[in-house]
This record gives sequence, C-alpha cells and structure tokens, in this order.
Amino acid sequence: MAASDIAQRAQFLRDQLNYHNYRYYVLDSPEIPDAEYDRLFRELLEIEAAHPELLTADSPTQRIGGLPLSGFSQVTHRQPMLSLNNAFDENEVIAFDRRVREAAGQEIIEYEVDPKFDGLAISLTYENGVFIQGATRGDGYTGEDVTQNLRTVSAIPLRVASDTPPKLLEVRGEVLMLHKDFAALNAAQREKGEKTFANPRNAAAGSLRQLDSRITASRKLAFFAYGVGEVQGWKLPKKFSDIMQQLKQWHFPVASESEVVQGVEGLLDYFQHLGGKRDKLAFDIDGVVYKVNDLQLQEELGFVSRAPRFAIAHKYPAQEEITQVLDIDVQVGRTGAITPVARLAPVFVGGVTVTNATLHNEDEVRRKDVRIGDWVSVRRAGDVIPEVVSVMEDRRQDDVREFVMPDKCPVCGSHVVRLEGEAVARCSGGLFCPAQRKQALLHFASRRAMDIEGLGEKIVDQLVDNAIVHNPSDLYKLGLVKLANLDRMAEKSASNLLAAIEKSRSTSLPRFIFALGIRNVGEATAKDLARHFGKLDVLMAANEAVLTQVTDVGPIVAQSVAQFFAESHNREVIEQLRAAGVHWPESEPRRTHGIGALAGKTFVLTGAMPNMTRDEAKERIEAAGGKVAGSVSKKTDYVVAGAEAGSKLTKAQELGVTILDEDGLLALLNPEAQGKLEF
Ligand code: 5U1
Repeated sequence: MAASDIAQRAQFLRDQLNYHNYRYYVLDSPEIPDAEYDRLFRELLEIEAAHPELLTADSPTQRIGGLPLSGFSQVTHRQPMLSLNNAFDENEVIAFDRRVREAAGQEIIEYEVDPKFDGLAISLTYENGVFIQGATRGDGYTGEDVTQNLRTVSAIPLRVASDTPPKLLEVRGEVLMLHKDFAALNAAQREKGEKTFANPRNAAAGSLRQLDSRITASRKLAFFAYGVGEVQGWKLPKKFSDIMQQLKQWHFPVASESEVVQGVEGLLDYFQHLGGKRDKLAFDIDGVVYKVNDLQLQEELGFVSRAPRFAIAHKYPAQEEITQVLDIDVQVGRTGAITPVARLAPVFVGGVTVTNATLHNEDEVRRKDVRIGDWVSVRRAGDVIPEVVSVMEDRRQDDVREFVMPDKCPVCGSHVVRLEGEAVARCSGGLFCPAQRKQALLHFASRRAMDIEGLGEKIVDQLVDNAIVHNPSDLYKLGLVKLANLDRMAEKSASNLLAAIEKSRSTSLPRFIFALGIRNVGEATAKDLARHFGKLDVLMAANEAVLTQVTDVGPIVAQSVAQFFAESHNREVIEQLRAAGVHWPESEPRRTHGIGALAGKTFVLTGAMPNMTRDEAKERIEAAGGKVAGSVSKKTDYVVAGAEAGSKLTKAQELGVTILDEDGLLALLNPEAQGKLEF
C-alpha cells in the first residue's frame, strides 16, 4: 500500500473506532459487535507499530495506558475551577432565587438544573478539537496533570466531534464510577486479596490518581460534562443549556437528568423529583446544581470570593457519616441466617437516624476488621439497609473488643452451623426457632406477598411469644378477642387487622408462592413459576429437571423449590391455608415455556397513561410474559410513554427504541389482535 493510503486508512480506522466508542460508552447503543471493534482496533495497532509517525494524540490505541509516571506534574487552569455555595434546605434555595431575581430585576428566572455528581472534578483541554491535557481540580487554580489516565476513560472523547471545533476548549465535568462497576471492582479486589474501596467516589479517585495508567485503564470510570472553562474560536450561545446541548453534539456525555426549569418552584420540584430517583440512578449524587440559564445574567451576577453568584448546589442528606460501634450482636433471619449487626451511637445519615448497621457475615467483620468500640463510617442509601463501610483505624483505642460469633442461636439455643464454602452461618432450629418463625410470618404478611396491612413486628412478636400463632395458617383462626387482648392493640386496630387478614384470603398464585418464603424465590421467580405451572399442585409436583425449564430458574432455585415442597411440614401448612379459605385463580399450565404474547420483551413505563395506572400496565405486561424494567437501555424493546414522560422518553428516542402510547400497548396486549398467545 502507498504511504498516503496507509495514512488514510489509519485516519479512517481512528474515526471509526472513535465513533463506535461513542456509540458504546456514551449512547449505550453499539452499532457493531465487539469482535468487529477489536478487529479494527488491532488493524490500527499494527499500522501504528509499523509506522510510528502515524500515531496521533487522538488515536483510540492511546486509551490502553502507557508506562508508569514518577509523579504528576502541576497544571494551571486557564480559568479557575471554582467551587459552589451550598444550600442545605428550601429556605436557602428561596433566598438564592430571591437574590438572583433582585439583581436581575426579573419576576421569574430560568435555570438549568443537573445532578451534582459525587465524583472528582476535572478539566479537559482540547486544542483544535484534539484532547491534549486533562487535570484534576486541585485547589481550583492548579491541579495535577492526569492526561494519560483520562485518555483511558472511554467516555471522554479524544477528539471533538466536529469539522470546525473551537480553537481552544476547556470542558469541565466529573469522573465517577457507576455502582455496577464499583461492585465488580470490589469483588475482584476481594478475590485477589487486595484492598477494597469504601465507596464509588474513593474508587474513582484511587483509579484516577494512579501513576500507572494501565491500572486506570483496567478500572471502569465514567465521565459527565457539566460546563466549560476557557473557550476560544467558538461564539458562546445565549443560554447555558445550549452550551450543554453543543457539548452533547460534540460527543461529550451529559447527564440525561439535566433539565431547564422556571423559577424557584421548578428548582424545588426538580430537587424532589430527582431525590425520589436518587437510589435508582446508576451513580452516586450528593445533590443537584442550579445555574442561571441566561449567560449574560450569569456574567452580571459574577462571583463572590471563590463561588459563582449565579449557581448553587442544593444538597441531599449525606449518605455516609461517622459514628461509634457500641456493640456487635447477631440477628436471626427468616432462613436462619445469623447476621452480625453493629449497634451504633445514633447518627443522622441518608435522611434518618441510624442505630444499627449490618455487617453481613462473620468474614465481613474480619475483613473490615470492625471491633466493638471502633469509630466507623456508616452508609445508608435510600431504603437499603445501613452498612458499616470502613473503620477509622487512626481513632482506634486500646480497649476495643473483637466480635465472637456465637455457636448457639441466641434465640432458640440450637446449634449455629456454617457449611463449607458458605459465607453465612445459620441457626439449625428451622421453624422451631421463634426468630425464624417471626420472620417467616412477617414475610408472609408483607405488602408484595399476602399484603396483610397492620401485621407488624410488635404484633408478630406477641403472637409467636404467646404461642397464639405457630405458622401462617394460624393467622386465619384469629378472633377479635384474642387480638384485642394483645399489648397496645385497640379494638379498632384489631378489627382492621382482622379485615386485612380476611381480605388476604383472596389472593393470586404469584403472591401466594412468594409468601411461602421459599429460599431463593423472590417476587420475580414466584411470578415465573406461577406463569409456567398455572396451578399450585402442578408446581408442587414438579421435580428439579422440570423446574429448570422455567424461564430464569437455574439449578439452585430449582433445588430450593423442590426441597421446600418435599418437606411434609410445608405441604401441611399449605393444606391448612387452603382449608382456611386462602384461594387464587388458577390457569392451565404452559405447554412450553417462553410463550405469551409479550414473552421475552422488555418494557419501560414512563409518564401517566389516560386509563391505566402504571401498576395495572405492569401486571398486564407481566401476565403476557413481558418484563418491566426501570430504566431504558439498548435492551429495551418498548417504552410506553404517557403524559409528561421525562428523560426515559428522550433516552428511548436517542436509542431508537419503539415508543408506544396506551393504545399501542393495548394492541400488543390483545392476544386476538396479535394471534400469538399459545396457552
Ligand atoms: N453538575 C454540576 N456540578 N458542578 C460543579 N454542575 C456544576 N457546576 C459547577 C461545579 C463546580 O460550577 C459551575 C457552576 C461554575
């Protein structure tokens, strides 16, 4: 090949690889198989090896990391990377908006709002469209040169996607680690016997500040842009949101949660709305950022000391705090699992006061080396059980004590056994153990199982401790007098509880299967089993081989289910429940699995439909064999969008996912119209 052809081919490969990298890492929507990407990559590597003069700064081959550095050099930011003032409550946001309105002489202000990522702020410099330098924030004026490491972050463009890029462009944003990548990294570190990270932020920081960029390359870091610094050779638009739009077009990842809102009400609604989704996001956020959208007004408002007057961070309650371990004891779960629990000095974290945190199992106590008396960092995110993340070793005193795993169940005195290869120790008492019985009853009554409202822990404790209830079928024998005699049980609550128990007699097969508390059978598996077998007796008769034919049921679940129904005690309880009038509609068993009008299809629901609630839609989709997921990805088959559909609709449009309205969904659900239902 002629030299010019080789150079042309190298350019073609670079463009192709950069484009497919963008499709994969930024849009989450690859166009070519991994093998094809690898082939193009290898071809470019070969060309560059034979013709080193063709190697360019924006070559995707530079993403794999290079030789270790002896240290990071310092970089002075062309424009300082300032910090933001914080608002910790609504009043501070209202005051911020008032100040802006007064300064602007306007009644209502337009804001651009986005998540406040809990990662590391960085600045990326592009000269004539090519990424030439990346630096940490440092003290805001001078940071560390981490260019080598940032090149390995796949979501960071090595070249601005434009034929007429700005002469100079500083992009500001945050490097972070997604929850799934954090979990995988810690699992791998544990496997190798290496240090684990306390949270995704530390993992991202530890990965970015590696002198050996090959280590950074092996960690999956994400990046989101949230603004620009110095810009030359591009006329800024009038609105900040248009800068973000342009960054997106230049292939920088921008959070899909960013929005433009009007006035303080818009700000507070956004805060509420995103707060509700905080636990479902793929990454940690610690608040939201509000920015005046009019760039001219931004300039007029200017800065006070080191923070802009035109922007503010509205913080969510911290999800991690430090407190002291007062004691470590154990809790006995529904399946007899003995879980060490740290009793803590009360601490306000994740929006509630926390006094207990799980330590998962004995190995975890040893691995984290948590001792009684230690100061620890505790994390609580949303509804997740609080956990001890790490020990503040520098605060350890001489009088701390080690935890000793009991060899007898603290509730029933049965032996505690830990099978070889299992991390969990269990009480061997089975349903003889009141703790297991109580948990089994609470699970049976829980909202997604039999939904017996009002049957809480305090009542279950008394029912079991006073030998009134031994197994779930006894609940259906309770009378008003017995219930009203319980501590702190008024007659009105007793009759409400009786009504709830009565109502639960009429249930569905998936709920009933889930309520049985079979090990490894969660709500989704219970639905799969019910759909597959149609009738409880058919399920009870299934052996392991038959069970593994059910969608998503593997050998472990199959074994749990078969063992559960093989136990005569369990069969008796089921009979007693049926005799007590617990019933559900049944259907014919499937002839084959994986059928149903919507089998194998994944849906995402967003916005309000005119006639159907989301729960109804979910039930009907699942009844037809479909799955309902919480977020849109390339695996989504349909997005059902109602009124005021938000970012999920936008994502679906970006990914080219089929979008349906309520009528479209009904058409799919109607088996006659589709002619696909094969029961
Ligand atoms: N999401 C986001 N984070 N963050 C941090 N936006 C944002 N903007 C910032 C900072 C420091 O600063 C500009 C308002 C100047």
